Amino acid sequence: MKLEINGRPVLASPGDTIYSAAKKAGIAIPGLCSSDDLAPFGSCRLCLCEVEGQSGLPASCTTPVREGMVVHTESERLNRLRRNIVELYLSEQPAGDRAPESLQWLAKSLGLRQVRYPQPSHRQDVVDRSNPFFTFDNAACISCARCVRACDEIQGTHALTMLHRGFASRPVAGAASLTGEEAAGFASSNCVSCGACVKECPTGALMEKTVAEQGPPERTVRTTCAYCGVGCAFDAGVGDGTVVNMVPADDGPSNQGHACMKGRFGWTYNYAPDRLRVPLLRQGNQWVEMSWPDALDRIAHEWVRLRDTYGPDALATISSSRGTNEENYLFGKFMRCVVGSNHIDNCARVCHSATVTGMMDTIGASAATNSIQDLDLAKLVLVVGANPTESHPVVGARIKQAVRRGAALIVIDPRRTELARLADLHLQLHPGTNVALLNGLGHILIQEGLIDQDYVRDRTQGFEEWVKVVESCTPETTSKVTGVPAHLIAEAARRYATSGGSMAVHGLGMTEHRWGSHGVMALVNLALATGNIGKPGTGINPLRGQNNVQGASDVGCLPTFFAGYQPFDNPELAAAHLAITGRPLPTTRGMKTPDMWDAAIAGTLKSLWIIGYDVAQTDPNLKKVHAALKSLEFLIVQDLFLSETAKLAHLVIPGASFLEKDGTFTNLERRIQRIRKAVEPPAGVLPDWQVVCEVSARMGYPMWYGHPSAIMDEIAQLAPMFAGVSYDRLEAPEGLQWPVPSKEHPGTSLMHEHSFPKGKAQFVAVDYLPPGESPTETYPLVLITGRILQHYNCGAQTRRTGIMQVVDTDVLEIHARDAAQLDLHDGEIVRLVSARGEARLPVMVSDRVQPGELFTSFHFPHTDLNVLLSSSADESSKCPEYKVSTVRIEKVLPAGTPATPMRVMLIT
Ligand SMILES: Nc1nc2c(c(=O)[nH]1)N[C@H]1C(S)=C(S)[C@@H](COP(=O)(O)OP(=O)(O)OC[C@H]3O[C@@H](n4cnc5c(=O)[nH]c(N)nc54)[C@H](O)[C@@H]3O)O[C@H]1N2
Ligand SMILES: Nc1nc2c(c(=O)[nH]1)N[C@H]1C(S)=C(S)[C@@H](COP(=O)(O)OP(=O)(O)OC[C@H]3O[C@@H](n4cnc5c(=O)[nH]c(N)nc54)[C@H](O)[C@@H]3O)O[C@H]1N2
Ligand SMILES: [Mo]
Repeated sequence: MKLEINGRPVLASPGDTIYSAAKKAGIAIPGLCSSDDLAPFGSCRLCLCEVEGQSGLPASCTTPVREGMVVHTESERLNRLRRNIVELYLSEQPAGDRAPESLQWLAKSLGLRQVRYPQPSHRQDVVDRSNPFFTFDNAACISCARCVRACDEIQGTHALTMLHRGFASRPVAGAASLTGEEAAGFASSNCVSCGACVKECPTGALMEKTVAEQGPPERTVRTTCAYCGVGCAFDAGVGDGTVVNMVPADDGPSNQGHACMKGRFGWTYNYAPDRLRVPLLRQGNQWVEMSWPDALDRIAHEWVRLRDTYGPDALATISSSRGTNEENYLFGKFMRCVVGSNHIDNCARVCHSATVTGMMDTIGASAATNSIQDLDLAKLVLVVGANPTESHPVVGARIKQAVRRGAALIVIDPRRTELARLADLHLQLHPGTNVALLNGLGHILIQEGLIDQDYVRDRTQGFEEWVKVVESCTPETTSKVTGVPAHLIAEAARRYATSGGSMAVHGLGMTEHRWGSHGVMALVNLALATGNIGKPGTGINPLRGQNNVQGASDVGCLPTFFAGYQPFDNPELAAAHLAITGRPLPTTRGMKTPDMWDAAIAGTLKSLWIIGYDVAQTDPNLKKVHAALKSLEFLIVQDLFLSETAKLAHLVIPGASFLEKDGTFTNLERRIQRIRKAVEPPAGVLPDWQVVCEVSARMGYPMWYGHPSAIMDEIAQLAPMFAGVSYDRLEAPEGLQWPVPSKEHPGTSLMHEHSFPKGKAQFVAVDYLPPGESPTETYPLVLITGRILQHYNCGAQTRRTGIMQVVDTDVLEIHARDAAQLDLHDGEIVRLVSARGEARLPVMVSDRVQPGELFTSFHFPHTDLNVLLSSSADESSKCPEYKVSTVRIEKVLPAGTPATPMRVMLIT
């Protein structure tokens, strides 16, 4: 569509407003209430314009473009009106320099020298400091409602509302938004501190506390968040050599300017007083500080000694999915070239290893088939065993946006999560019964002729075997096993098959089970039967957990594959490996993490080097893990903090955080993105990749790289799926989605469009098998463990931030019926007992769980939660059964004891 703005020809798309078309053409129109990320609102009136042949002065942000329109956005008449508007705004503000900078700047640019109306402000004196991360000062507010709209349209939490009218109008959070009465503030509302309101505020009425205290940043550095796998792009604001704020980037491909509490405000652990700064050596019960050269010498000395005495099987590493691709590749290289084994694993083992097995056996590739942006295209979103509004909040918010635009939502989860409440259908199955339920859906597809016959014929094999298995899975039998009413099973199958594009996302509720990989296969079977793979807005999309768990596995921190998921016995790879590294590639598969515990207890594994992974808190069956760690001759732990695992180490090496180093992370949609050094690490602290280079050199195999980019070049040489990846290409804000088979290849946002890696995809028929444990008289309740929004995994990072003011404990959620039966009340401390041990924590009555089932998180070490869990795991992948344990509850304190104060916020 063509129009003219200020005498210039402008091309616009249908759906553009005059404001957005002008902006794209580089014509700035003043405005305060409009935002690229929000629907047009037209409240500030600053962007008004003249349209030839039309009377009146429309707001350009709410006026749609028309073919041939002739528009003027600059004229003396318009400027005079704008001056008057800004003057009115300023008349409500504190006088002179105390007025918001953006208004002062506008006044200056419009030539407004003096405010003729009486000041000071008409605005009510309201300051809300109750949120731990930002303040609201009504004096600087212009009531443009961008904050309210951001909370509704971007985050979908609806925590804010505009209260009162006229001069008295202002945004409020909390009880006021419901009752119209005075607000108790952000802290008492359902605000999730995503910071969208702060980012949208045009005047600084909403402001980060760190900025208020430290002043605005002097410069910004584009980087990628280091919490979950969404991979949000951020601009780290730096002032005086320290980070001042983290602002989500509008051109971030996976977050589009949005963020969550942890990424936006949870980075202050970087400055925690107990950050590790020097290497620590255990001497008896004491830690003694060590110089860096001595510490590196010591590792090399111990590892040479143990390797030469006992052979390479005495040594193993567990690498960090929190670290960069380059760091992870180098740890793999170190094990393969220096130690001569494949004894390396990463936390994907306890997380999505069952996805890897389940997708490899069916599709032939284990990563997300589609991209996050496909959520905008999906007609139906199927969320299976994932809680994205807490675990991947930016994806969660995007799913809520999809629902608002009309997409259907089906949630399969034993708990009533926030998305389950929003869903068209919530299939509230019993934990551990995914295979039964998904097979039951398959049964309906066949019974009702909902199979995509062409797709099945052209692109798959093994369909008949699958039909044989699901034939017996009638809605009635499925309902009996899963607890899901038969009509919901039928309805879900129909909707999934007929939506016109169904996109599945799944999480640990699928994988962390005794039969986790079977669950993933059962889900893939449904997608294949309905033709929902290889098209935009469809697919099988594991919501990978850690910032770089995808990458750590991609670059070969696995005992079963080399970088790029190449099998060790590939002769071409062996030749390339020898040519590039000078050492042969060991061909024997290495130990998986649980095998390492067994080997340590058996005495064959003598030393473990663990980087950024708190196994002593987060692995299952902790008594066993602790026994294994304690039986090692030399445990090396490299971390930012003295984690529970570090406390058991012989030598602790400090790490540099993501803000302090260069590298890349790969997010849950296979997108490789840069992280960039924003600030210096604590004096002397080396990034993890330099530590391994130093030790390697001391062991006789120097690995010198001038910069992480050179490490990526080597990965590109050895792994065909990264062949086209290089740092110069990664400068683009969108990064690169693998596979990138050549320098010219643009990357892959949608996989399997025309064929699968093995040609055809394989239906793998799987029968339902029960979980490792079922309730008994001694242990009558089923415990589900998982995450909450506010804290992150072992909690080492989030427990060292202002997030503690929001949530300061794990809490056991229990249904009202069970609580009444056991005479339990909110805040009471209970003992949770399993066949392995016991944990202590406060209870909270919650309708997020069903009767007979319990839920808690694992973010606080003193809870001792994982002591309760068994070593039961998925057979092929060894993914632990974190989601089903049977337990009983015992009261710790006599009835009537006052509840312990606790901070808890359940997302509903
Ligand atoms: N805030 C926050 N975000 C995180 C993390 C964190 O610790 N905190 N950790 C990151 C990591 S490492 C990971 S892997 C991801 C994990 O992200 P998610 O997979 O979302 O995590 P969980 O909460 O462990 O489990 C998801 C859901 O599975 C459900 N579930 C349990 N059993 C079953 C079952 O048998 N069937 C079905 N269908 N559902 C079941 C649970 O009720 C829960 O709602 O989150 C990442 N993001
Ligand atoms: N009960 C129960 N237990 C679970 C789960 C569950 O659902 N239920 N989920 C499991 C899952 S999916 C996972 S992934 C694990 C995660 O568990 P962990 O990986 O143990 O937990 P994290 O908090 O991610 O971080 C590990 C450590 O990395 C450090 N770190 C962060 N960045 C860096 C860095 O750049 N360099 C170095 N050297 N260190 C760094 C942190 O300080 C922290 O101590 O927990 C598992 N445990
Ligand atoms: Mo994870």
